[in-house]
Amino acid sequence: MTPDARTRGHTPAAALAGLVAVGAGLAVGELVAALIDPAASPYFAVGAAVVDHAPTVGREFAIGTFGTADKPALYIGMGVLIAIIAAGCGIAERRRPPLGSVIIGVFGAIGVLAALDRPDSRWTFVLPSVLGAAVAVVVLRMLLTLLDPTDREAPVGADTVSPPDDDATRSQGVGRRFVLAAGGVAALAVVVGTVGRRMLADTARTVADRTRIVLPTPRSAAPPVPPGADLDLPGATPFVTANDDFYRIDTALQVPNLTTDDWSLRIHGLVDNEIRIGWDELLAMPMTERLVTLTCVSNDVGGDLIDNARWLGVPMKTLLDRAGVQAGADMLLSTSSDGWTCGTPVSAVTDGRDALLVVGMNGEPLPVEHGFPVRQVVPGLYGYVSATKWVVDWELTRFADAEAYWTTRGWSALGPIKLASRIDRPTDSRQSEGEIVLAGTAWAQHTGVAAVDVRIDEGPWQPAELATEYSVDTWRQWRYVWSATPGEHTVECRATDQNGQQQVEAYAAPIPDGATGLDSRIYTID
Ligand SMILES: Nc1nc2c(c(=O)[nH]1)N[C@H]1C(S)=C(S)[C@@H](COP(=O)(O)O)O[C@H]1N2
Ligand SMILES: [Mo]
Repeated sequence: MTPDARTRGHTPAAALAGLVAVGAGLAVGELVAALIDPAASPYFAVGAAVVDHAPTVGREFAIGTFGTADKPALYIGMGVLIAIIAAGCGIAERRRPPLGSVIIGVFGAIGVLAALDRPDSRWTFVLPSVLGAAVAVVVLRMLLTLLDPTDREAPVGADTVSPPDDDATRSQGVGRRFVLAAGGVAALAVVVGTVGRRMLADTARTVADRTRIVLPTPRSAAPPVPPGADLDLPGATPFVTANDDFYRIDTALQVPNLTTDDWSLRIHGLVDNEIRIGWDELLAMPMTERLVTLTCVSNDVGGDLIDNARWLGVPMKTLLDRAGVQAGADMLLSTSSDGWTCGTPVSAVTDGRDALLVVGMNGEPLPVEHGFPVRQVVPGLYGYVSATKWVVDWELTRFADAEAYWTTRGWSALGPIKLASRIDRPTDSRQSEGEIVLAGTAWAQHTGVAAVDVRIDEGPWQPAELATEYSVDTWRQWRYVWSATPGEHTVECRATDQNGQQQVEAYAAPIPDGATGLDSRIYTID
């Protein structure tokens, strides 16, 4: 076939290929945005950029013409414009490849710029546009290849096996494979786009709801962090973890998007009165604020699945007392809105420790991925047996009668946090000889850390200096000044708790009830 032949015929089909390809790209963009942040949606970011940067005359014209429907009008207008350009991309790609792909790339770049222009944008905001444009280009090229199948395929309706090769016959029909592929991609794009939009709308609802919340002042405030509690050494872990840096562990593929209106907690099972608490009722109850260090049972020796935050919430016991726990109930089986379950000993919730039904984290409403609007925090227990996020249901039951999510998968039913310690700095394993400030953290939640010792090359244990204790429910920093000599050296640390228990030195893997063993680091001293 001559290049000239390519340009003839099939123009509507090429336009259709452009529409389908760009539609698929937009759908993927919406789905990826839904997984990142509603504000990362290329379509709406571009719309928002138009609104933000439109000259006043344009804006006044729009409001004057469309009134309060100015935004839907804008999005519909954008849709029509994009459809025209998409059809043009299809035709351009067929006549002057890769012109159509280039135009799609330019629009991808506009999407990237608009998304990065959003307040609070992060680098991940580029992904919806980049992936969307990539999908659009791939689909467009695939469809156009099927449209001109280099004489391999007969047009629809042709009953000969041998391909007709005059242009007139060629333009009579479009390849069956093209029609199937275009239809298939279009159908898939509608599904992906609908799912993406649905998820985006849910996320946007939750984000808007969260932004409106004004947290109450606690009846019992968290004591301020004394200066000596955070040694503030470069490379060492900060005493309080910022929300964005806080480790995250859950089974949720898509974070549950609840609103405070959706939320309620049902308390039932072995109770005197079955009750249901709503958000407003919860927020009106006296609040307690505490610093508590959360730890994951999967945290291996030296691992970082541990962080410390200031939590605001209602003592869980207040709610249990309202329901009236019956004798014999020893397990609080909590369930999240996405069906994850957790079994907490009733005794750990009622023995006076600060077990909280939490609404605030470091002075903000709970971040969505940390359980918005309500989660549990119980000092001294691993997260899998205590820290239910998006919690909506409490059943009072017995360990003999019920099993929670991880217990049915081989983890222990009880999960008190094990005494442990970690070396955090220096982070660089190459150092020069002389005094090196080693530092790290140790934790024995709800018992408290009494001492940390350090040894070099399995020599004698030497006491490290401890940071000021904040509370027994939080981790405690330590430092040790080491006069390092040239060569390769192994540093180890070992904590002792306030009951005089020493950290178990023998290594055990996290499953079934938490790791043991000493953290060690090898430093090469020049
Ligand atoms: N709904 C729900 N809550 C959950 C989990 C979960 O998978 N789903 N994981 C738990 C585990 S194993 C841990 S360690 C903590 C982690 O809390 P974070 O993600 O806020 O750090 O949440 C707990 N709460
Ligand atoms: Mo965990």
